[in-house]
Amino acid sequence: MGASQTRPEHKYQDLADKTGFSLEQIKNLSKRFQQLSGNEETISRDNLESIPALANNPIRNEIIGAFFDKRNQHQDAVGSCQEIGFEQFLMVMSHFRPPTLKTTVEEKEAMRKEKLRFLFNMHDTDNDGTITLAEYRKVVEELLSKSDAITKETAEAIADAAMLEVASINVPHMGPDDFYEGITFEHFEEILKGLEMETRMHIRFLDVDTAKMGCGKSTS
Ligand SMILES: [Ca+2]
Repeated sequence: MGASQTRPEHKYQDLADKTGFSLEQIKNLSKRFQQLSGNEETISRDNLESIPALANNPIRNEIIGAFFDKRNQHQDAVGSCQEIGFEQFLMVMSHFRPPTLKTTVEEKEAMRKEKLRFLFNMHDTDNDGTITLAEYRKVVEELLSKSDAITKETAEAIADAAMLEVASINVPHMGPDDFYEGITFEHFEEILKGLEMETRMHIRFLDVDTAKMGCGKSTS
């Protein structure tokens, strides 16, 4: 007491600065982390695979994989880890953080780019910076896998048609012998430029509704 209280001191302050989450949000996410990990220091794939709300998600593998993907943990590294600690968990979760009223235009643009990069990484499974037809097919197949009416061949045809359209947009003057190598991040941004990613991309499966975390205050 009597000491200056102007600078907030908190064990989570460093994480708040790094991720943009408020201290309150980090506290809530910490509780969820404890539940998921069974009070351990780290979370493994098994921990996430047991989440009931994810059981029927067609891209469950991609979502779980994204948590262990080093590209999403701001480490300047590629590959995946076996387990993640709380800080890494927060880094991944921060991709789902919606803008607040205080977010500037530049910050919004940066957030959008991060979200797009996250989605891009989910599709670019071999980390080479390009989403190839094979990688794209795999995601479409998985997305459609819950539908009995759609066979693997149909899923492939849908992916091929979509990819052809993407190719014709991004490389308008492609000759018949040209080979479209796949979607680069720049193409990906171009394709999704009309979509308002900043507020749309959020997750509910962790019992943390990131769409409602915007103001940093509990509204309930
Ligand atoms: Ca790739």
